[in-house]
Amino acid sequence: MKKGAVTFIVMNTAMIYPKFGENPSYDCWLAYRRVENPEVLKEYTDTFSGISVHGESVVLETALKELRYGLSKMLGTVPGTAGDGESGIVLGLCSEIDILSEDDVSGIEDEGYIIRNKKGRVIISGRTDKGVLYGVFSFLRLIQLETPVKEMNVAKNPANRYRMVNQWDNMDGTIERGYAGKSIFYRDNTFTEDKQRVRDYARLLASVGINGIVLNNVNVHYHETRLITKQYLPEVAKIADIFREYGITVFLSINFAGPVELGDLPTADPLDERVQKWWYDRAEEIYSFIPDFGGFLVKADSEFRPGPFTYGRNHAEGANMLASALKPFGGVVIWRCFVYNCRQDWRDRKTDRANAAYDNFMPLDGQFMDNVILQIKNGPMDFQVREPVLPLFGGLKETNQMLELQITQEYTGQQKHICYLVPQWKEVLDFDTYSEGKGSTVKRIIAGKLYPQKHGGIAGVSNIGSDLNWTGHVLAQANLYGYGCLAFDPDKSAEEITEEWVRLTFSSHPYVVKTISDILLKSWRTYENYTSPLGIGWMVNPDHHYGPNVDGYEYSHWGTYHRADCFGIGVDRTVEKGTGYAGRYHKENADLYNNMETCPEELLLFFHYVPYNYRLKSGKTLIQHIYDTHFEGVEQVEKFKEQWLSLRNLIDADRFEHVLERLEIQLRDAIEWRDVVNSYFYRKSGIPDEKGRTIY
Ligand code: GCW
Repeated sequence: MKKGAVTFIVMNTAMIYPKFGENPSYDCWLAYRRVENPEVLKEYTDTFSGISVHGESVVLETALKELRYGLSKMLGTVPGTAGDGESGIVLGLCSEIDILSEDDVSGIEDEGYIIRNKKGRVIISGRTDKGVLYGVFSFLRLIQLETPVKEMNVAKNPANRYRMVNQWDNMDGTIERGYAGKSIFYRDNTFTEDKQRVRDYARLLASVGINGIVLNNVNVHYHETRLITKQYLPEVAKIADIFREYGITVFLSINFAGPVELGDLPTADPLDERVQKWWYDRAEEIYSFIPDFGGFLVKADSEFRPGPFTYGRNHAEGANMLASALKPFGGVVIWRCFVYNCRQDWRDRKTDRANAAYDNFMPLDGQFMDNVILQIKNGPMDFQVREPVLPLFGGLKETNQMLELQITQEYTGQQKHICYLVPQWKEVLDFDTYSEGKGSTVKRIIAGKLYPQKHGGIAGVSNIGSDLNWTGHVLAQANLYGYGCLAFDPDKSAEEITEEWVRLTFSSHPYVVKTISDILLKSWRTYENYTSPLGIGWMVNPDHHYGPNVDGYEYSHWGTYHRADCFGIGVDRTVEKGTGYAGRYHKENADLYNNMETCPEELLLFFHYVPYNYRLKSGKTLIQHIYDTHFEGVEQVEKFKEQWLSLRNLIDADRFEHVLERLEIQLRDAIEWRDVVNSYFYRKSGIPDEKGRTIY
């Protein structure tokens, strides 16, 4: 279309979103409450009288729909269409808007956007339709936050190319490590009828800038193995159509043994030509249904999943075989590094699960095709409340990389406890690997700023399900929101994200904002206080991972031990005497971690075996620290409850009661954690609490 030309997209405004707008728990951060300040409201209604649209595409249509819906709710009127030159909102591709100069959009990349206040109009634009959509959601946030029109000047690019969520949904309707009901995608080994729920999810994700989704669990079972066949592809295509409206690309997790399990071949050996052809044929078929299909996510040779090891091949050979099949169609292979021996002998103190990902993948650096991305968990173990950053970050220099975080709270309270993970993720993203000297942070590596990655980014294991409030615990919505914000902009501060979320989700009442933000920002540390101390992790009930069980994994084959005895606790991971894990980092971090005196205390027991009477920097002994933090943790939850009670009448009764109920569960279970852990260490060490509190 010619620059400056205007298209009006005709839409049916009646009941665009039947579910959104009916229940604050369902709405999440898209509640779009009426603007309260009358002067601001007047400024808005005067300025945003009409919308002109420049460009045409499905995503632009979504952008316009979202804009009209949001404005109609917050301003109480639906803006009409505006002609060129009239006041109002100018929406569309920058190449199509003639009042935009090249200066206005300089520095704006593919999925970036601008909001510019110019010549009495507000322009929301980007180089692509996705950029425009993100601009619309950002603009609607500014309105909900009642930002004066003259301050509406934003220019933003997403830091990460891939900003993904991974669904651990199974086709039987269950969700592995899901704490918010059933799958919204599947039921009884078929796709759910209710596509509205899927569309609403797409909308939530796009509103925070997510651009990719993996539709099924990385553990690929019988039915999911068939998702890449004609049996299910028409249904997958329908889901892809919905996500496409919101600029989100669809991916599938695959079964490496697919050719065998589907009965087509006697082998899945990646170097066998029949296998290579089989995957090529599958890819061709998938792309005939979904032309913009994203690619495969693969969990191979991990926790009993099949992989290239079966055939004596390495992971580069496995990944490259799939990458070759997808390459002609533009797809990528996202290959997970969560590969370790889950049949370890607990008596063996030299083998260390923490070393596994590093040792398996470092030797392969530079051997992967350019459409393979390694997906690396934040820590070397498994999403514990505290872990060091996995040293593959900073180790790998010639391989595309992506960070994997867990939004679902498997080890962090299972959405019964408040555990807001944004502060943890910030630490991971800001971690300095020193791979190219100071400033070689994880966020720069995954964004491709340190090494020339073709593909890179971030993935989060989703925390949503069929519960009306999406995430089981209403406050866990903040984790999904915060994840999206950080995926787009890892420099945004935890405080800013939190305040914004509370204001969008609940209210801008200063006391509400202060109180809920305070609870959220302290909740990770609080959870850590009453659970496993100083980076040691685990101490949970096996399998379901909820509740205290100090020796739950101590004599098992999973490779996760705390090594407590009557003198001390911790895993010696030093270079000289231990498993050598500390030496996998670059010198600055290796030296720091390897020495008990310089090791950051929150990770002390991860790296060192420490006697109970060892004095920490606080002057307290280790054992006293364990006792104190566990008592403090419970006191903090009591305080959360008090703070929450003070919000009665300041927020809606439904969400007030819901969170209160969950806080009661959290308090009860925090007490259990405190007493089990303290009693365990008192009985092991025989050292009483200096303060004489009750330990059993
Ligand atoms: O943390 C473990 C979980 C498994 C999960 C696995 C993984 C999907 O307990 O449920 O499997 O990690 O990340 O593959």
